[in-house]
Amino acid sequence: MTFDVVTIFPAMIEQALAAGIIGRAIERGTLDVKVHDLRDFTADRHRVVDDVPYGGGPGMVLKPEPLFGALDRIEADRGRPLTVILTSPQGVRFTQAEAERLHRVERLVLLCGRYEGVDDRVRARVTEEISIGDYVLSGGELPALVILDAVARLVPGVVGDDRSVSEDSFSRGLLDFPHYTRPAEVTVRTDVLRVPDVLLSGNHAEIRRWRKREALMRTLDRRPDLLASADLDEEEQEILRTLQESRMAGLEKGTHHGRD
Ligand code: J9Q
Repeated sequence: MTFDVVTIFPAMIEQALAAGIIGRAIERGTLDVKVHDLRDFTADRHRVVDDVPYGGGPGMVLKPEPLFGALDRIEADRGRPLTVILTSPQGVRFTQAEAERLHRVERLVLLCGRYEGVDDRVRARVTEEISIGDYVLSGGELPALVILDAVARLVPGVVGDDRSVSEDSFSRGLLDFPHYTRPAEVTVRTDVLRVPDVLLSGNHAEIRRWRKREALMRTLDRRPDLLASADLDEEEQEILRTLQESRMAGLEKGTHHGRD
């Protein structure tokens, strides 16, 4: 799978991609990522990429020709078809399901928009417009990195241990269970904080059941909306029923201390 990122801040993208799991996958050749400086596709002496909006108003708009030039170059390098993503607040919300869909495409292009906007004619060559959430950002660089990271993790060989991908909390549709590492006991001021005994027991069937219960408790407490589409095995369904019953009992006796 190939990734091409078009940006006015190539150093920002390159720095971020050099770190960690993605950086190592690029070094190994498991991922093929090219970063394109939008200014390299300008035709004027000052390498101008933006201009004032027609009709007036504040801010600057990304000019169309450099973006078309970058897309022509990428198509000549990589071939067709290209999946061209524009990161923008007007896009479809990015989710793990979107990442799953996108990791099946051959060639992904990420166009980093600017806060003020992109000349609308660019949308003629955009196949997907994606938002990572409802907040104001200065540009599409961070959203492009978020999308690239989430999609690249699904490419075989990028994540060393593929159990990390298949057991990942969102691929199971639930929040993750609590994690602990050594030491088994830490003292914080006057508190002795112990790792739950079950995790030290060596009883793997019990550990599995405890983790399912904890993941379900967290999901029920913090993201009950996820339960509607989570695909639960028989054991998880049974644990969930028990949790919901004790939660109802707690509400009746006034011993429930959650948010609702
Ligand atoms: C380009 N706020 O925000 C959320 N997802 C994408 C964006 C975004 C933004 C400004 C410019 C993308």
